[in-house]
Parts: sequence; C-alpha cells; structure tokens
Amino acid sequence: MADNNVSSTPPAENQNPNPNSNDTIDPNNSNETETSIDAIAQKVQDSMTLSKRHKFWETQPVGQFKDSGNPSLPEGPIEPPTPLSEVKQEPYNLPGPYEWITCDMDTKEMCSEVYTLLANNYVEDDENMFRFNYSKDFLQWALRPPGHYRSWHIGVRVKTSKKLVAFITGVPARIRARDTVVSMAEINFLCVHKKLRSKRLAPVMIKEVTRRVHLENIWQAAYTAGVVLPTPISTCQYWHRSLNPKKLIDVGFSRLGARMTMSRTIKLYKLPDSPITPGFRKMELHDVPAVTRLLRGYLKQFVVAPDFDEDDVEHWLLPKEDVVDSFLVESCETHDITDFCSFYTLPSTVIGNQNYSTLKAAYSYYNVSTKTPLLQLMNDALIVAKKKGYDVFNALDVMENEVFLKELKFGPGDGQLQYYLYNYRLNQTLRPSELGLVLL
Ligand code: MYA
Repeated sequence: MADNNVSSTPPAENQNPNPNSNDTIDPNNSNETETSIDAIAQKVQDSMTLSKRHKFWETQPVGQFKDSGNPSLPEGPIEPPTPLSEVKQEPYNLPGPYEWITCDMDTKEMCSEVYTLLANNYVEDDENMFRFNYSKDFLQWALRPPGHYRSWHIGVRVKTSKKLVAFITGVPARIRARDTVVSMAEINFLCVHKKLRSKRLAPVMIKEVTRRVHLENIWQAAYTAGVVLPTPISTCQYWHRSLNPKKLIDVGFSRLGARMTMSRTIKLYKLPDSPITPGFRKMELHDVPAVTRLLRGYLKQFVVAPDFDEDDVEHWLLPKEDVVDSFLVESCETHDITDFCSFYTLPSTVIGNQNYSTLKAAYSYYNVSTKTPLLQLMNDALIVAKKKGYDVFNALDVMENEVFLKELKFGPGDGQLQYYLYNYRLNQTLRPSELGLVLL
C-alpha cells in the first residue's frame, strides 16, 4: 500500500526570507563565489513552490535540501549533544483543550485505545481505499523491544472527554552508519486524529518525543515516511506479489492486466503447496544464536543497518503468531543454519467495500541467503505466506531484494517510502540496495 499523506502548510508561514534574490556569480572573486553559491542555493529554495517549504523541518538538525550534495559537510552528528541538565525538563505546551499522556502499552486498555486511534486515523493510500490496521499484538511487539522506554510512547488526550487524539512513539535501537554504531530512537506511529489535522500538532509531537529521547541521552533517530521531508537518506519503493489475485482485483488493490482473464491471472500467481528447499523450517528459540551470527555477518555489507544482538533477534525475529514469521534452512548434513527469511503481518482495512473488510498482507523483513539461492528462499517464503492465508506479499527494494522482485512476479507499487536520519548526516544519498534496515 502506498504510504502517503498530504500535509498543507498555511501560506503565512511561507514568506520569502531572501531579499537578495538577484545576486549573480563572479567566478574571479573566490570570496564572492562562496557567497554566490549560497545565493544560488537560496534561489533554488526560493524557486520552490510554497507547498515545498518546511517551516518546521527547516529548524531541525536534519539534512537540509540546500546542503544536498555538499561534500564539504562532515558525515556524522549535525549537532553535538547538550548537557542533560540543559534538556528541557517540562513537556512542550499543547493547545488548551489537550493533555499529554504516557501510554502504558502493557495494559490491554491502553493498547485498545491506541489500536482504535490508529485503525481509524493512520496511514492511507493516495486514493483512500486502504488504511493500515496494525493489530494490538503487533503494537505491543513493535513498542516493547529490549530496553524500551515507556516515556517514549506518547499520547495526547482531550482533557474533558479523555479521548486519545494523537500518538507518537520511539523505541531504542543501535544502528550502524558506515563504521559507526549509533544509539538511536526509531520513531514510528505518528498519528493525529483526522479532525485535528493541519493545526501544526505534528511538530509539537515530534519536539516532545525528541525531548524525551534526549532525556535518555540519545541524540539521533531513524524514521520512514511516505512524504518527502528534508532530507531522505534513501528513497525506496514497495513491490507487491499477488497471492490471492482474485480478492486483490475485487477490492481494487490490483487490476486485471491487458489481455488477461481472471483464470489466467490466478494461474500466473499459483504457487506450490509446500516449500521446496530441503531443511526449510520455522525458526525456534534455540536458533537465536545461529540466526544472530548469520544476520550480523550479512548486514555488514550495507551502509546503514541495525546492529542486532541475540536479545534483539529473539525479540524481533522469533516467530509470533500473526505478528512476525521466520523460517530458516538447516543443512541436513551439518545441521548448520545456512539461510533465513522473515516477514511481518500488517493487514489493511479495505475502506467501503461490500464484500471484504481486510487485506492480509505480509511484509518482507530480514532475509539472508548463503547456500540457498535468494530467489528460491523467497519463493519458499511466498509459498508459506500463501499457505497461511495472506493475500499479498510486499517487499521494499532494499538490501538484495531486487534479485528476486521481478523474477518472482512482484509488481511495483505507486508509493515510495523515504528513509530519514535525525541529527546524523550522510554525505551521499544511498541506493536502496545500500540500506540494510527495515522499519515497521
Ligand atoms: S510516518 C507515518 C505518519 N503518519 C501518517 O501518515 C498517518 C496519517 N496522517 C496523520 O496522522 C497526520 O497527517 C500527521 C501530520 C500526524 C502525519 N513525518 O500537524 P501538522 C510535517 C514527519 O499541521 P498534520 C511516521 O510515523 C509536515 O511536513 N513530519 O500536519 C514517522 C509539516 O512540517 P513542515 C511530517 O497533517 C514519523 C508539519 O508536519 C509528517 O495534521 C517521524 C505539519 O504539521 C511525517 N510523516 O499531521 C516523525 N507528515 O511545515 C519525525 C507531516 O516543516 C521524527 N509532517 O513541512 C523525527 C525524529 C524525532 C526524535 C529525535 C531524537 C533525537
């Protein structure tokens, strides 16, 4: 599903900040050349349409569009940490009718409130046909990894009715950028109730989560979004593999191809009944050390990737019913674990369809092939996903996924997913294949 949202920016916030927009370049004057380069950058900014200015993001320690491709800026933190005693101790001000809460995701009641907010107000595709429907079990899994902070699960309620109307979360993660492992927050589930949109609540939510992350002495973050903000480290694309083509066509997720009948389409996407690779089986608790070794070795090749230890692997990759599925290949002779594949479960609500209310989607997570060709491994992943009743298998073009996407009959989606780092500069935009990170 396309992961897009539309944000509108009030015109009052988009005044032209540059009174000198007629500067010209004099190549003979190096001092002036520098200022002139600034002037060109400024002109590029000014020439952007009003809707592309970012009143909030321009104030944040993130790569700015005007600095893109400037090799003189060093890689690494954009701002140094501030002493903890200087971090603002009180929450940011909210408009009068609202109050902050810290969400206790251990309780069923809180989980249900968050679930309901997201189920009705979270990410929709461009045509508003589908909306992500993260399950309660999924939310508990996504928000309570090893070392998580309850204070990073932030809600906004209406003071009088106590209704939950906004949400944002962080979870801790060690993420490697080139050779440096950085403690970061992974920020996700930013959501403002539909009735409260375009009131600049999102920037307050982001500032508040930033403050609470800073209080734990963490100064960097990673996040993804469907929208383009300053400035993506990489732009990725979703690909979709039909498992239940008839349903996907009936709900308008896909269309019957030219010169195709329904029965030919069903035949095209048909898969064997069971996996083909000998030794292919579900991951179990005792596999955690071997899977960790396999994954750590594999992720080394990517420019940005998580630095998983055994606790992380146990949490993020040990199968959890209807949340995350992991399979591996155990050599029949040596009993070595040679290959691994995984996907997570994220259904989408089908908005306003008479016959179907939900699409069951599997999302490719981390896959490692050392002995079994990646194509064969992922074909087995498709086979087990089909067997488990998924309608579609989605994958980003990250890591080595391009090797199998076209071959296994994935088709490109219409939305793009942008990857971002907060307060960390990389001086080159990454190709998706240089990314070893999947956020939920
Ligand atoms: S991505 C999923 C985002 N959620 C949705 O798409 C759900 C449906 N949409 C909504 O609920 C609202 O439209 C949201 C915006 C809440 C998205 N990421 O309040 P506003 C900027 C970052 O008037 P609203 C996810 O969860 C926008 O450019 N910024 O707008 C990762 C504008 O700023 P500027 C976004 O539509 C989140 C401002 O907000 C996003 O009512 C990572 C407008 O505010 C977006 N997806 O609400 C968050 N969408 O004027 C960043 C809009 O400058 C984390 N905006 O352009 C950063 C790291 C923090 C921790 C740091 C620790 C060191």
